[in-house]
Amino acid sequence: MRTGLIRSAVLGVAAIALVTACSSSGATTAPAASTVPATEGAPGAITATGAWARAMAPGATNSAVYVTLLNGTGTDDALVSAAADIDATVEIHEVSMVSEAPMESAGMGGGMSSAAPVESAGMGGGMMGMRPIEKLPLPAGAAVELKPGSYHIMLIGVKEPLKDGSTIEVTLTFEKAPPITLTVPVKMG
Ligand SMILES: [Cu+2]
Repeated sequence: MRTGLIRSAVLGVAAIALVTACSSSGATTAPAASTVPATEGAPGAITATGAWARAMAPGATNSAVYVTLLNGTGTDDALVSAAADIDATVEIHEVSMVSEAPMESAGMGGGMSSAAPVESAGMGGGMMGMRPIEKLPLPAGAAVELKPGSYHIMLIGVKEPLKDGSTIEVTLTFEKAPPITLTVPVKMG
């Protein structure tokens, strides 16, 4: 009886010591089953913040969704597709500088040039072009920003122009993590 008491007391002290050790040293390498409060969403998940879709002028047919994706899973992942609850084609796009090549539209390769219209905006000397990508890598622990002039979720052939103040539902599908559905506010760019 007496030894039992002592033993549990010792165990208790050991447990407290363990907890203390963990909480004081585990700042950077997060333990798997920790109680560290997450700033956004659940730990061990991909979280999306600041999502918005660009409001469209009457007659416009394209828009885009922007969002910051934080991969908190501890494993490299990737955004592989996106869908929206509107009548439109949804693609993941990247934007890159098109160097000198002026307007030689379907010239080279010719393979996938019909996929999406390339929207050009003269910024400085170069031209900005965008194109669909298979997937957007989301390295473990990193935040990837989809924003104007960079990666975005392209909405092509939108039947009903997105109006400022409304919302759309966007579902993001990842290579490994479970899909997430966002309620995305529509705003003026
Ligand atoms: Cu685009």
